[in-house]
Amino acid sequence: MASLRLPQRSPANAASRLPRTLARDVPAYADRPGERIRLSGWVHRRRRLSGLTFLVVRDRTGTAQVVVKDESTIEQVEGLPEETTVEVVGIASPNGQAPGGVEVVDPTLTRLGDPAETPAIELWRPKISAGLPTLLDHAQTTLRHPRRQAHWQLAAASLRGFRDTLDEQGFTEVHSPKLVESATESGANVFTVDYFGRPAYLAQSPQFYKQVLVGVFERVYEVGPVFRAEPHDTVRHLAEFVSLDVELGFIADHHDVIKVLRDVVAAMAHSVEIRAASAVGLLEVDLPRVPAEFPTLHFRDALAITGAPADEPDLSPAHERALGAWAKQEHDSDFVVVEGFPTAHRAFYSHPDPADPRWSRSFDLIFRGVELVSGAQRLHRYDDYVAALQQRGLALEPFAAYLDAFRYGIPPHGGFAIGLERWVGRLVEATNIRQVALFPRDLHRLAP
Ligand code: AMO
Repeated sequence: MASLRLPQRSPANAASRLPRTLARDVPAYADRPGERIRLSGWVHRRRRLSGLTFLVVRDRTGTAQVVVKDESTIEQVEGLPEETTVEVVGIASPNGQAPGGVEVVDPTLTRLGDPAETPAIELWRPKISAGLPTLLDHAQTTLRHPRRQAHWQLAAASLRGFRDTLDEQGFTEVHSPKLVESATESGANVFTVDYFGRPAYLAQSPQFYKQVLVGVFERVYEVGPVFRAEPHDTVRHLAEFVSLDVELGFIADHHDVIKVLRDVVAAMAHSVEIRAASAVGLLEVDLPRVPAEFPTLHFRDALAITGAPADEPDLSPAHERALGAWAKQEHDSDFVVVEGFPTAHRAFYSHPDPADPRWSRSFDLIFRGVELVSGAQRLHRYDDYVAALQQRGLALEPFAAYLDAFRYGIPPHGGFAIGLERWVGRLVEATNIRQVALFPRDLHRLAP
């Protein structure tokens, strides 16, 4: 007889058994006035007027207004500074003046922890006026600001879109080691760590592992941190960022890779629109339209458009901005692909163009004037790797474990990597990538 085992109901117990109502669901009580509800969240803002106090409670879905009229409860609110965690049990009461049309009246308040200290910024103010150093130095609490939270809501929704579309296309999600024995992108910006008495590196990318895993799963993707000891302070580089890596086998050339990239970017934009609608609204995000095919330029033509000398080895940030403007003007596109970078200046694993090996089957995707993605068809024959490394004067030995895979049948393959913070940064048109990273790591910043 289950009912006999129910605990005695004290009023406090009865309250805690009420299911939790989230702030976003409070307006639905317009049809059910007088119902008791329970909110849990943070004290977002208190406003004392004569004879009553407004208490705004924030949870993960938004804010709800609580009206306190009872003198002893008003006194209690005095001891609940902003950011204190509380539980509120009260009566839902429709009121045309209240945000969302319903407020909570006659509340019983329970403090769930210690009274909060004063945060570095006033989180209840709709706009943030503090500078970036303050926001980053106190990220533990400044991230609670709805506008700062919203950046990561865009990132999280993008990740869902990324994963969903690749799952649908037969990719397997993998996770590769972050402690590695050789640099993958270049020897220049690696973090060295002491690995049981011998040197190891923090992975600059999952490049080698995703290629080797094409030999296992054909199609793989990975979402994970990558590490670059970037020696300069720039608005687009972090020392640790989230890389969305993709690699697929049995391709004809890099255009098969760009097709997958197009679908992935379209899915990320769509997922942001659907799953992060409130963040899009709050930040007034101008969502990009992703064309059925990205406008594409050869590297030579891209240089010509920017007015750069023809022997320039790579695109500079200024070139990328110029190409972004060109894509907007010529194609009304936020995106442009540049393909065919000089083989000598791309990573050794890039596949040269068989018709003219000076150029490679590599590409970058520029989004609103900033490089968002690098990718390529890769070499897939062991002997080609040996030749490419020798040509660059690189020893084979550090790459032995990786190269070994190519002796056992790796199909023609290619892939790309999207920088998550770059993506969100361009979505909200942030002036500095640090604005959209949760806890950015750079030359000067290792905490919080
Ligand atoms: P790449 O080094 O170009 O390519 O990196 C891929 C993408 O990652 C982002 N990115 C960064 N974001 C923040 N801070 C940084 N320091 C930083 N560096 C790069 C950019 C860039 O386009 N293995 C290849 C990818 C591949 O070929 O699959 C690679 O890592 O958005």
